[in-house]
Amino acid sequence: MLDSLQKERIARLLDEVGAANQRSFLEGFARHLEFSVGRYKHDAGSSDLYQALAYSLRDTLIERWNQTQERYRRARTKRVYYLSMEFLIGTLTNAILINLDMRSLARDAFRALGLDLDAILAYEPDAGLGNGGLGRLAACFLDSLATLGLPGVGMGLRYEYGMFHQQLIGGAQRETPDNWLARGNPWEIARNLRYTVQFGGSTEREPGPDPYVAARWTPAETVISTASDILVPGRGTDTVNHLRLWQARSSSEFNLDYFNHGDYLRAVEDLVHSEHITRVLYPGDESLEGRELRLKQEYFLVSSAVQDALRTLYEEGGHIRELPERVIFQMNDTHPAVAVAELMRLMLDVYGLPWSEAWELTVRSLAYTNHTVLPEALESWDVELFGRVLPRHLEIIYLINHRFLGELREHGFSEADVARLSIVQEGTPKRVRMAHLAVAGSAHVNGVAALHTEILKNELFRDFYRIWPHKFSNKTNGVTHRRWLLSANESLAELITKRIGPGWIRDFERIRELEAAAEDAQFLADWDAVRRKNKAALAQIIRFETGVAVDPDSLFDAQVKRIHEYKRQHLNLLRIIADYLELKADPARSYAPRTFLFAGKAAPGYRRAKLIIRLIHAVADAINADVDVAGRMRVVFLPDFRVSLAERIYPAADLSEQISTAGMEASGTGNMKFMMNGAITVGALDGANVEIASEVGAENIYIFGHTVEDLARLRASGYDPGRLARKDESIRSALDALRTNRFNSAEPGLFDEIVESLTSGGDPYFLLADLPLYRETQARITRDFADREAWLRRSVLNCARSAYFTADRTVRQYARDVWGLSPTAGASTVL
Ligand code: 26Q
Repeated sequence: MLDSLQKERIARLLDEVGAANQRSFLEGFARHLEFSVGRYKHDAGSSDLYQALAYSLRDTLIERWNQTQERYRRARTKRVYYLSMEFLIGTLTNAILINLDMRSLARDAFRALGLDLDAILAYEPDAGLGNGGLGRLAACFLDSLATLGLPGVGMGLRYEYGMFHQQLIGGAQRETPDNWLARGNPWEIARNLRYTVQFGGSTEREPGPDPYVAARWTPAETVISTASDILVPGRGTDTVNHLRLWQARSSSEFNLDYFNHGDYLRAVEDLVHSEHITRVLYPGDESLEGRELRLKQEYFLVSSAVQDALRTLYEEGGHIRELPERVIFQMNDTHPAVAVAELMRLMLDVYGLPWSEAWELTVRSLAYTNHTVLPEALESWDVELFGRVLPRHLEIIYLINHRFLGELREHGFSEADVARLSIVQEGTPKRVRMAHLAVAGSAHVNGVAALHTEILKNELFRDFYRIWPHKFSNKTNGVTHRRWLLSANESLAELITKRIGPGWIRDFERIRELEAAAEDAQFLADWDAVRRKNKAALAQIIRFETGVAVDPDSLFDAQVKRIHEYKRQHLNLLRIIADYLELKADPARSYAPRTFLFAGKAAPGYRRAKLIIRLIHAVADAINADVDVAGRMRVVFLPDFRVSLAERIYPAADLSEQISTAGMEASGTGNMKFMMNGAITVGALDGANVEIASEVGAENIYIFGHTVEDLARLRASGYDPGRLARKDESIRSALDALRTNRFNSAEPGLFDEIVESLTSGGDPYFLLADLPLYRETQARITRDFADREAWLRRSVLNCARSAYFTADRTVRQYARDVWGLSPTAGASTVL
């Protein structure tokens, strides 16, 4: 036992160490404020303070990055290159403070200067280099790769304009450009790497009977690719990896022709033109248009990433024949699937390997993750366009396909089978199916939730699964609990640590130890207090952003995600309308107060999704202005959903709406973020909801609605939504309210299109089939929420049982089953 004098001495010693750390932290900060940002005391604004903070943390990262990369080089370790058109990284500073375990130090040091860390952090703009789930998943994986000490490199594009900002004008979405680099980006480090990426032109080959040989490609356009890195530290380790973002630069040397002919302006125009390739992120998700510039972006990423990986391989004394032992490219959906043809081209035309060897090496170096089964989201390219942009790649794809179809016929597949499996879809126009190319060209194919992978094996890729069952596996998504719990919900994290210690931060399995606390009344009260505080903070944001006052004691019922018909925001709306009409008809009816919260962007070209946003606002306006339901119903739409806003919403939600049509949401990851923060899910049996239900237990989640099998039967037997609309009283009155312009008297007929899609349009997303069950379930939720203690207990259990949904688990599974990386690869030191 220590006596009190000893304790005091130790405390003083620790204080001094703390003070010393603070001092050296502040010295670095002050130096950067003066010499990197160029400000001095009085002319420094908050944005400058943020930049100086970022620069000073960056020093630590750079040092560790150099050591990490040196360690990888010496070990000549196998690397995984995560190829993704999107990395939705959001803001970085807080996450980096967390991973360096410096958040309290920074907070205290700034406080000593009279500055508020959170206010400074608020000046960092989101890096919105992604649309939604797929891009955020890539960002979470980078965090886990570094934390696990794995040699993983993110490869993406440095879009000058990220995801558009969403404004709401009279309830309608308006897009404005996201000029995220306007004030400079202290987190990126320019590298002196330069590759050339080429497009167009023609190909020629020695005349001869065998087409499976090298060819010469004479491209028409050359673009320069340059790189900036964003460093990615792990938590509790000295490993620092990087996300390498490629940017298109013009190559005047290659366009000398115009200069020589005196056409200066034409030459300059051309320079500008090549730089358009990385100008802007395409904002479509799950619905595509086959634009030429998008294909150029995809190849630009792939070509840059492959050149860079091969440079590293050769610098370490490797050879192309060792590629599968030293490199694995993970393709985030089919967007980088042209990598199949690019590796083949390099091996055939540049390295001179024979076809069969090149094919074997290519397939063994590639893996493909599928994120969607929606037909409209499956990427395919018109062969004419593809051949114009990438003529040699198209040739190679035809050759791959020819061999593949030959093998199918040998194995006795019928011509109908062959047509279904073909990489090139016959018809006019012919199209290259990128998913078929990716499956044929990869050693591993995975889905992102158990149910989704079953659908891939039994439906979308059924024939491929028959040929290559060994290629397929499931890797249920996960999210980084460090950002989505530790960083986003600091108070809850503290409460958890107070109860079970800090072990859960590095080993999220240990969050299970929180289960026991669900039986502790004092703990529940503390849990409640933290959640109440988070709700009050969100209420302030809502007030500031929308002008609507919401009651922090009401049930916060949140649906935040991209707006899409399959995600069924309008199912949520129909039940809100039905509740509202019932309350109006019978104002004495008891109704537990609820705040219905929506947020999410619609793809700019997706008319129906934009109309759904208008409908949310129309319903919100009517309900929020109606004294009959005041204090009981409030509907709000928070504009410009993005990572940093999401971080404020998940910790404040009581109820997590995950109500997509069964079989359509590949996984969902917002569902996991809500769960970790103690929200309870109401959901259809879709995507990862199925696994959430089995982890948390049926009593602690609200599952409703038709299953995938039910819907298959309903489709087969002739689903008639019109009949439901006539038969079910609450469906009928909700639809009637829309038809009779109750929410849109100023623009009669505005929402007719939605009503029609649900009735005569056949209701392809089965809203009406699920609405009665959904309403019953919501009524049960209302009753259950009234029992505070029981609700809180289940809230704690949702958090305690979310261990499976950390991205650390997902990345470990990829490392072991797909990438062939052992967790000790690179042998990082644990701090
Ligand atoms: C493709 C070509 C041209 C333009 C845009 C696109 C494009 C861009 C983004 C197509 C799809 C996306 C994004 C898809 C996406 O986010 N899918 C989601 O992935 C999550 C992570 O696996 C899952 O949790 C979600 O269920 C899935 O919808």
